[in-house]
Amino acid sequence: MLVDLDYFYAQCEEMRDPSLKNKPVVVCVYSGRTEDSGAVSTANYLARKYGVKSGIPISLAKKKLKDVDAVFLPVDHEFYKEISDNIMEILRNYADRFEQVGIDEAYLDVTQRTKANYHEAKELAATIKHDVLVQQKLTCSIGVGPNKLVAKVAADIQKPDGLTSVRPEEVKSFLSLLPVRRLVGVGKKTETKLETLGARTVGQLARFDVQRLIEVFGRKLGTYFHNASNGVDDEPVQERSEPESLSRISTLKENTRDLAVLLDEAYTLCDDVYSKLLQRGLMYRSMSIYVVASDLSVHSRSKTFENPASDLETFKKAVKELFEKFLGESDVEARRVGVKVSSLTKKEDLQKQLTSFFGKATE
Ligand code: TTP
Ligand code: CA
Repeated sequence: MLVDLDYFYAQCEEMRDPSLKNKPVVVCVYSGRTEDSGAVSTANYLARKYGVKSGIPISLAKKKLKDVDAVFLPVDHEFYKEISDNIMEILRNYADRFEQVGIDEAYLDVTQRTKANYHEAKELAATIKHDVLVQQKLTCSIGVGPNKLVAKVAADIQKPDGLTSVRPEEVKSFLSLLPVRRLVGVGKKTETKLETLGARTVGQLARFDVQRLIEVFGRKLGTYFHNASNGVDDEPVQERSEPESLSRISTLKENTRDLAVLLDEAYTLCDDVYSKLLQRGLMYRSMSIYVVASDLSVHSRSKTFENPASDLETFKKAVKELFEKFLGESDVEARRVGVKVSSLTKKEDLQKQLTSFFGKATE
């Protein structure tokens, strides 16, 4: 499966402020040179009806929406990242193997848990959509297919809030009438080139002589176009390596040096980080606290344990110690606080190490 969150940045903004839902919403990267200089990051589907899309100048988007009650907002990466992290944790739990690509997309290998049954896979996709909607109030589009390539094209075909499943025997007919542009890796330039060769649709491309494609595009790309247009792809869903660290940071209601207030906030962050550790079955050996002071200077204190720990109490106790230490050593006021765990290891890795160390006796 490929899960793609719909109009992601703009949908995050709608979720934060539901009154935006019936207005065109444009999320912008302001360059700061003049009031309207910069580019559109993304827009909700209402704004897209007026021709507003990723990459166009903000001034152009304003022109297109000049007669409408539209909302223009600056990007808030930190907020989107937090929502993305939460959703990726949800998705991860539904996959045999999981591969996040970018902030709002992920591939899920669900072959084993569905016993390669497409009916089950489609039901699972519906469950995932429902779960993401209930837990994070966001819609996504899902494509199901026999490989990553087909899943991706299937997810793109019906948006927003789509669910498209393509069985192996349907792949050829599904792809054949689509414009070549739908294939990953076919941009505007390649599209034009393919069209002059006489391949407007994926089906036409599929019937093209592979040698001819290699002559025009080189071996690597030519072979890829040939395989892709025939729905052939054997790229595995690649589990990325474990994160180096997990952290959370948040802004305090008021600047303070009050230990109780700092800990109250920090413990909530510990709970969040801890639940992520649990979900991934990770242990930590180091942890840190962060303080962004009222003058925006950044301070941190860290602690490393002798052995990996996996419990919340140890984490909170160390956080308390480090905040006490920090307040004793520094006289700044905290504006934001954060906590981090690092030197992460898989729980089962430790188990394996112990087992191989102690031999069969521990089994
Ligand atoms: P996309 O998934 O390409 O787009 P989208 O989620 O906004 O819309 P869709 O419903 O079609 O999937 O990109 C994900 C996010 O990445 C998007 O919300 C904003 C950001 N982005 C940019 O900042 N600039 C860009 O040019 C693009 C394409 C995306
Ligand atoms: Ca998206």
